Amino acid sequence: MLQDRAKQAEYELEQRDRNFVGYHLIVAIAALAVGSTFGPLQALEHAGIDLYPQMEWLLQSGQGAYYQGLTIHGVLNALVWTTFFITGFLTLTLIKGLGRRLRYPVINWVGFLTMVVGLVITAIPLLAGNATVLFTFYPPMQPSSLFYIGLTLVVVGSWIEGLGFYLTYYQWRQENPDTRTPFIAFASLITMVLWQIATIGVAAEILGMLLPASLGWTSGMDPQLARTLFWFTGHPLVYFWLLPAYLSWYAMLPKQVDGKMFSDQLARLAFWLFLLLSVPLGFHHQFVDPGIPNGWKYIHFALTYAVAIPSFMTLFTVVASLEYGAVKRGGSGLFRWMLALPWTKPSVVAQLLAGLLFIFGGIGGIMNASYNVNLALHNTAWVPGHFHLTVASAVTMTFFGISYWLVPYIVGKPLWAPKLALASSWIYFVGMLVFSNAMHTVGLLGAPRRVPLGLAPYVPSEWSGHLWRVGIGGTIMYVGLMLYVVVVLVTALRRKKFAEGEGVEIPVAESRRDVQATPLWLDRWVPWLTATAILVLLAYGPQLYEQLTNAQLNSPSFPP
Ligand code: HAS
Ligand code: CU
Repeated sequence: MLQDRAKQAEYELEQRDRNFVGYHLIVAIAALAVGSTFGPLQALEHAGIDLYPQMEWLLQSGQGAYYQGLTIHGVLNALVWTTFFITGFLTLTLIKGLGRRLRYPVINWVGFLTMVVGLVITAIPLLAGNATVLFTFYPPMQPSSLFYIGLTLVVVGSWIEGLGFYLTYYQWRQENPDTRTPFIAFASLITMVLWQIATIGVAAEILGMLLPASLGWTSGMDPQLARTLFWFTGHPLVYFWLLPAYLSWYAMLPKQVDGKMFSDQLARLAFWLFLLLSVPLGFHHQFVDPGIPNGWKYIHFALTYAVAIPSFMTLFTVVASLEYGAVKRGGSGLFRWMLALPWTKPSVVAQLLAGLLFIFGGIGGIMNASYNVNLALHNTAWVPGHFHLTVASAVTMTFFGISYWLVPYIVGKPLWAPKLALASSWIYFVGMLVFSNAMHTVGLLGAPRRVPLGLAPYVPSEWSGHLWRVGIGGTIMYVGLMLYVVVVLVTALRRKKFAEGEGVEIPVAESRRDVQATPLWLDRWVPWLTATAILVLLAYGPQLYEQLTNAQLNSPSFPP
């Protein structure tokens, strides 16, 4: 009797944690559904089909609509969908990894609610049309203060959630001084610590310059300093997005293909290298900025090539894990083993396709990072082509794949229409291939990014075919994405529950080798945090000192 009651209490506690994770996914998927709706509008506009006049009930009129739609698309997809999905997913992987509940759930609740309040405050000026500054703010363009206040709360809320993680981990570490941190918890913590360090830049930019200027407390701002502070955050931001996907590829996908983690040690080393190298390289977004000496740009360009290494390690070890599983499933041959992967499992297929697209996205990133090649790519349509293969594919499609077990796990119901979920991933994949290839190509032909090309009085004839592919590919992607939204929505709302004894387990792969054999230096924070701080100071300190001591807050703000 007592045992049953304890079990029941345990189940209820667990269900409360599931619900908490679920609330994050509700906000994330709602943001994705709304934010993505502006995708085909932009893509078709490039093809010369301007549907924005039909959106005047919601958006500004005229050209402003394109930029307002682009801002809503970028903020809701790149900042909201990602941040809410990630903090929810990492809450689960931390709890599951450490085998315990959050130490102070109220802290994480405060963090989550702060993020939600921030989102609502950001949405007001976005929809009202006075925050049309895209997702990178573009100072000295000056949106409503609410935009900055809202985004600041979203970041602060995620910091508070991170605090809840660290306090839980601290308690676990006290009780398990010599045990290696379970990998999925370790990866969750690294991701949040990376995010904490990275967001110092954008926090300083908003709180120290943009918000006071927007409130009229200062006479203006220094755009060069603002950009440097933004890109201090802007690049590591992409690894805050990517590492949860890597967590799934390393530690969950192998389980889903009946395999094991190929190397716990390599996986940990890759995550430490991301912590160490993600921040000190933001000048690769500023190669054409006049106010930064070339020498510093070269140092950041070299460090950018260094940060590609943990991804190459990931490419090797994740594919090795997949091959290990495929061979156990009867696969063989140099490449034929791939056919033995479970291509009927929606969660697996979404992540395999995500990885395949990311191979091209990563190569494009390496090309972006080349100081001289970047001069031909920067501010062209090539760059959105790159980041649709990264955040909109590697990250977003992996989150689709995670959702296909996570939503059933949270709601206790089987995935609705698994075949439709499979179709969703393939449709999205094909659309992405067409769209991103067209954007890369037309970018190489000189087409600028962030410009309503369809409205241009003329475009070089060699662009037209590619712009049509942008429109077609973008629309196909949207169909695939909305099928994902429908599948998870119906799964959550359907009546059918798992039968007694049925259900979804969180897929956590064992490592091929004993985790306790992982060297201690791959499980100790102080040396890595110290090295990270030193590297960031060396790579940014002198330039930040120079720009801060010479800051001229005299650039007037321009309403968007
Ligand atoms: Fe980037 C611009 C360089 C990765 C996102 N990037 C952007 C922007 C965004 C973005 C949003 O150096 C635009 C910002 C703006 O609005 O201006 N990027 C890189 C480099 C990497 C990189 C070197 N980017 C990302 C990721 C992103 C992202 C990840 C989001 C998640 N990026 C740049 C540069 C710019 C830039 C410049 C500025 C351009 C400009 O001038 O404006 C590297 O991290 C890439 C390393 C990755 C690889 C690929 C490894 C492949 C793997 C796949 C494994 C396969 C599997 C499947 C699992 C080397 C791990 C197997 C399947 C089977 C069937 C077996
Ligand atoms: Cu970057």
